[in-house]
Amino acid sequence: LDQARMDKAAQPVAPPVLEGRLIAVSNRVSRPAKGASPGGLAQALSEALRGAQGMWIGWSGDHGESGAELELEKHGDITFGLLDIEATTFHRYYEGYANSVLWPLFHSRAELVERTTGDFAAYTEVNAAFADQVAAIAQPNDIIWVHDYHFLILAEALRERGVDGTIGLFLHIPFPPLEIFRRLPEARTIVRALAAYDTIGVQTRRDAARLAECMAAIGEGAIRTARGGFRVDTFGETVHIAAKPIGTQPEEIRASLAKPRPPEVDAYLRMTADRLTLIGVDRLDYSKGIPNRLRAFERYLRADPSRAATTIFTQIAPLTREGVAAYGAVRQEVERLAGRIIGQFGGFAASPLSLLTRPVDRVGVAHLLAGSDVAMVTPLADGMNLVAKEYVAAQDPNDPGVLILSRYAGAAEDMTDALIVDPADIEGMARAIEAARLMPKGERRERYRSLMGVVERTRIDRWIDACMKDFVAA
Ligand code: ADQ
Repeated sequence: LDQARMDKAAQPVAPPVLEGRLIAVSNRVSRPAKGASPGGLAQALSEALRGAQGMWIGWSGDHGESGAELELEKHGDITFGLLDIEATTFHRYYEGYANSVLWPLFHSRAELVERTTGDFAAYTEVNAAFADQVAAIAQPNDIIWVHDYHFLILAEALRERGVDGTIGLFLHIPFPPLEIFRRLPEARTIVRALAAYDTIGVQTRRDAARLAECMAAIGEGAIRTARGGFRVDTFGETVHIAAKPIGTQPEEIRASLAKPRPPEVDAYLRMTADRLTLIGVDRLDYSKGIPNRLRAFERYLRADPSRAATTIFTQIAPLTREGVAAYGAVRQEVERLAGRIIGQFGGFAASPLSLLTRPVDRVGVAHLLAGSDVAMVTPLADGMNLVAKEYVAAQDPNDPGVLILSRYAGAAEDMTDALIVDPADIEGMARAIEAARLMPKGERRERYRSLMGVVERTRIDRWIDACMKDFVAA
């Protein structure tokens, strides 16, 4: 009976049947490409769209002229709608308002906010351009599912264009405390626009409470608890807000692990087989706490320099958003710290640290996660952090590795059986590495079972199902 129950839990969840089509909107779309394996989110979203004769709309990756039309591309049952955005407008919207204002502020880094003239105007313009296109194709029963901080004001623009069906938003990044959000000169404009959504999903219960409080405070509205979250009445509208923690698809990781290790990864894992291996996998973003983790590793080595011969920490951190100054600064800091560690503790033939600032494909990442004794996931702030869940999903249940997880990752709200650390506490993180090294197999297995429970409960097909149910109820 237990086996039957377990088999049932492992079954993929079929997305609910919607009356209309599902139209997803995100800054970037993920089209099926030959040779490349798409991430779990792209795969699952494609699955949901396929079941609903769906469309996925986003930026084409090209600039072209303003006022361009959607270019439609059909891949199987999914139609992709791609929009060109003129270069200067795109830069002010993307590197500008989205990534130099909203991203740092929502990650509670107000000191990194950089305003440029016209950034919010460009953001508004891009949201309006997408609204024009979506309004032109949307039919009355369609459900419009908007993704992330690039499109906070899209629903209002759609309402102005006569769209009155269900519109939902999922915010992938954290929502900041009221006193930080309030610093935005556009705070009230954004809250008014958010009120045009029927339902907003966020990563954690804490984000849901913060968003509800913020909307009620700035919009002088009222909050009630409803459907596992909150209902906020503000600006003459009612918005439902709830935590819908995103996850990973363990089958996708297992499928990657069933493929052969890329030769480079294979050579690395063979060479390090008798060492303690630590892994970090992040975009090189200041929110990910990479410098803190390098300092902790340095502290761990300094406590006993002989560890340098028996330990290796590999950090994969491909460069991202290079057009934004704060990213250049964190890159320099990471490279300086890595150089210092290699200089102090490296030998002629080996080093306890490797740093790669180029991307590694998903199959290689899955094998690296599976083959590492410890994962360091130590963001200063993070909506969820999928690497934490991917690491657990990649482990051997009989001999699993140890997850060191920042209390500031959304993942920490549920993954309480990881070794939870505060990335500001360098000494505490160094102690966590030591604790991971010494952890008996029995304890590793117990923690793994609990963490894998969270990974299964928040699997991406279940996440999509929960979001769809919310749209139907909205
Ligand atoms: P990201 O900030 O990009 O996402 P994260 O969730 O860790 O953060 O990663 C997304 C995906 O990219 C993962 O599948 C991961 O394996 C992959 N990835 C990251 N670094 C990589 C690397 N160096 N090489 C190869 N692959 C890499 C945003 C939010 C997160 C939230 C996600 C999903 O910031 O908090 O979890 O969206 O909602």
